[in-house]
Amino acid sequence: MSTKMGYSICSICDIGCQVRTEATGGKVTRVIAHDNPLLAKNICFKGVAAPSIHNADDRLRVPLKRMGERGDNRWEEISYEQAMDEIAAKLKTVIDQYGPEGFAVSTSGWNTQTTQSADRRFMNLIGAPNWISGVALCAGNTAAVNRLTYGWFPMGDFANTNCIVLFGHNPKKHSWTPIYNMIEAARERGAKVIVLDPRVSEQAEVADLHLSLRSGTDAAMCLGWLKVIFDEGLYDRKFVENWCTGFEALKARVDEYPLDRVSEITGVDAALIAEAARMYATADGAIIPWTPITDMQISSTSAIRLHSILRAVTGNLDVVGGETLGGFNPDMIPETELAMHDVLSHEQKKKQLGYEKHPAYTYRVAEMLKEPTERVWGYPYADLVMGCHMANPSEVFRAMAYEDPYPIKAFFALGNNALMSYPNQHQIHKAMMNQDLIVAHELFMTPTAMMADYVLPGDAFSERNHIADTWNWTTRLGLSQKVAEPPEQASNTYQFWRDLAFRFGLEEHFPWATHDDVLDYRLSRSGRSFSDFEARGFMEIPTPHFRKYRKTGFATPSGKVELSSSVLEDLGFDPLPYFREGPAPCEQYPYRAFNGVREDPFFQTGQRNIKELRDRCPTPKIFMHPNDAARDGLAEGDWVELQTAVGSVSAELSIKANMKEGHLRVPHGWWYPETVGRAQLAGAFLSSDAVLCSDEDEFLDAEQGIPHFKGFPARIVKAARPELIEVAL
Ligand SMILES: Nc1nc2c(c(=O)[nH]1)N[C@H]1C(S)=C(S)[C@@H](COP(=O)(O)OP(=O)(O)OC[C@H]3O[C@@H](n4cnc5c(=O)[nH]c(N)nc54)[C@H](O)[C@@H]3O)O[C@H]1N2
Ligand SMILES: Nc1nc2c(c(=O)[nH]1)N[C@H]1C(S)=C(S)[C@@H](COP(=O)(O)OP(=O)(O)OC[C@H]3O[C@@H](n4cnc5c(=O)[nH]c(N)nc54)[C@H](O)[C@@H]3O)O[C@H]1N2
Ligand code: SF4
Ligand SMILES: [Mo]
Repeated sequence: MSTKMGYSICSICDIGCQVRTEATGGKVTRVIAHDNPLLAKNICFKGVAAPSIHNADDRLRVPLKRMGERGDNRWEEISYEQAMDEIAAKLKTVIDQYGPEGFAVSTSGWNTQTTQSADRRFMNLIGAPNWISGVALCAGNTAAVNRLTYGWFPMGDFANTNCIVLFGHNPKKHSWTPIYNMIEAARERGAKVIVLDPRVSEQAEVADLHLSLRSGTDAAMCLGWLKVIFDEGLYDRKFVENWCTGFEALKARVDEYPLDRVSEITGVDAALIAEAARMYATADGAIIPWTPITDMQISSTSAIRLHSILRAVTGNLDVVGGETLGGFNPDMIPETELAMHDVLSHEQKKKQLGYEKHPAYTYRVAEMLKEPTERVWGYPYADLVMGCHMANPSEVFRAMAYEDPYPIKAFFALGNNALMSYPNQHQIHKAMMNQDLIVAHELFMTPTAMMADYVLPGDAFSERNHIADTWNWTTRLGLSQKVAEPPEQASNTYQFWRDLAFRFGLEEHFPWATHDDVLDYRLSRSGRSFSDFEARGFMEIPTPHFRKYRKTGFATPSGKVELSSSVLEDLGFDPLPYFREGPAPCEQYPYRAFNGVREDPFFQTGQRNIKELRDRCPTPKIFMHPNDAARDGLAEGDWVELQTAVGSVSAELSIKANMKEGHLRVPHGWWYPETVGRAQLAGAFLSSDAVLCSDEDEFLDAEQGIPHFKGFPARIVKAARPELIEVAL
């Protein structure tokens, strides 16, 4: 049998390492490190396990149609054509009855890689605004909020920086490996690293400064840093004078946060706060890399804006060693253009859920930024990291569950385990139970797929070609080559949307028969095809240009960095950043719980079915400080229940000296594929953090409506291990 080698981009997690793939007889057999020495370290054991994942016995291979009650996990195998015909017919019925806003889609483009905004294109053409994604709690919403301040989402120049500030963000050897490697390389060059984390995380252990702040207080911490920076004159006066609006107003707001107040809120010593602020502000080139920690807290919009503001006032914007505003890659037609956002009418855009109450990443703000975005970046819409035109997930699930403010009756989840990937899992479940049509596009039978009427099998990264453009976060283009064949009737998400569009009479808008044709089209503006691209190498990075704003201004309404946001002001929000305290711990729920601390063997809710990975971490663990455990009479290895006002989950207790006292950690994404057939939805409610987290107003960031996952009140009690949970696979 012939062996084929390729350059591929791993999509087991969302950082997309460039690796080499090897296949024999149409099946991927090995994933190994890249042969370019600059990329060779960018691989983790999940990537190495990709052959076990792509060739797993339980991989979905044929379309399935639900038999029995929703969620029963009983299926009939049908052909792809039949599945697509029936899905199209049922979707038409829903749209006829409830309008196109009665249809919602949840997806995460990094898993599927292949959508090419065909989902948005289809939805825009039929008038459907309710698209949501896991990126609403990750880099997508951060990108959208960054645009409010300077019109783009920058990427840190790790290679040249002298100071890296990690707000919780904790890349490890097997967690976001390329970022870990870039931090290691910077450290070896002598760059300082400052870590703000309640725990002594892996990054905190080796940091120059570690600030053990209380979970959920990042915005207050940043206001404290600005207080030091302004009081001590450590900001770039010239840049502020020439390129920023709202400085005096911001300064007055910052004066409301003297260090003793910030110290009281965050629990960090005032002198240490000042030392960190000085280290950041005086470094010759400093970066605050994106972090999901500020994507998921009650003052999220302010915290993300404060990161933007810190970058700007310290003169770190669009300079070597600072944060680069990349813009669109000129050689690749952006997905934003493919999405056809202009064809969705204003009337339908206004129906997008979140538009009124939590507009920061909805069409409402996208429309407000159209003119400056076109002026500076050449396109009216900039869908950075897929996050700039989304509906609010909680409002979508409410509309699905309670038909308020209008019914949503059809829901598609593609490459997203939606049931477990947002707050308030019980509401999501109720929402799914109230649907006329659910479609899942998946590699495996996840709890979300079990809720579907139709499950379509997806192809995996070794089975398709791709060119990754990091969703315009950077200007890099990376090559991913197909080496293996998808199993049986598995195919990609572009194909799915195209085949659906044909059934809606929209063929003229989908002239590309296959995903490969879309790649050719996207490169056509630089006069090339996919074959030309792959013949030239595995990566292209245009020469970066710095201080581009001197020619174009910033892509904000004023053309400047808006320290005081005119967009937020026009929307009726506080235009200045502030700190809002989350719901406080109380007698009944005395701890601050946070989710996260990613587990090395898994990406999000995935891979619990892959033995070689699951063996590394057989059960979910709740972390607790030894003093707290002693006081509560709990011991290492006890099974415990973590409880909040909305739900409770089970896990094994792990007593860790590196935890901050008064805090509890709950992992994300646990379900038990080994219990299929024995447990409802394979134990999706037993240990999932989404069960614990509320999406009531008091737990939501005001401007975006994203949930407070960092520091919510909880209690912990000893409890028997649920019978369904075995100790190992
Ligand atoms: N409660 C809660 N929600 C969260 C988070 C949290 O910590 N807690 N974290 C948030 C964050 S940071 C993120 S990034 C998002 C992540 O959200 P997602 O990236 O959507 O992650 P998952 O929900 O685990 O779903 C990924 C699914 O895609 C499937 N898949 C993988 N590759 C392919 C493919 O090529 N084709 C198809 N069709 N399917 C594929 C996998 O089998 C898996 O079931 O979730 C967010 N949501
Ligand atoms: N192996 C593996 N790697 C992954 C992933 C995975 O699922 N598995 N997921 C990927 C994805 S999508 C993401 S978004 C990233 C996320 O990865 P990271 O950015 O590293 O985030 P976490 O690991 O969830 O948490 C990091 C730290 O935040 C701290 N923390 C908790 N609350 C707070 C707070 O309020 N403020 C601050 N400053 N710190 C706090 C925690 O103690 C923890 O040490 O990881 C990526 N890498
Ligand atoms: S860090 Fe691991 S799982 Fe993520 S892309 Fe790289 S090799 Fe794949
Ligand atoms: Mo994420």
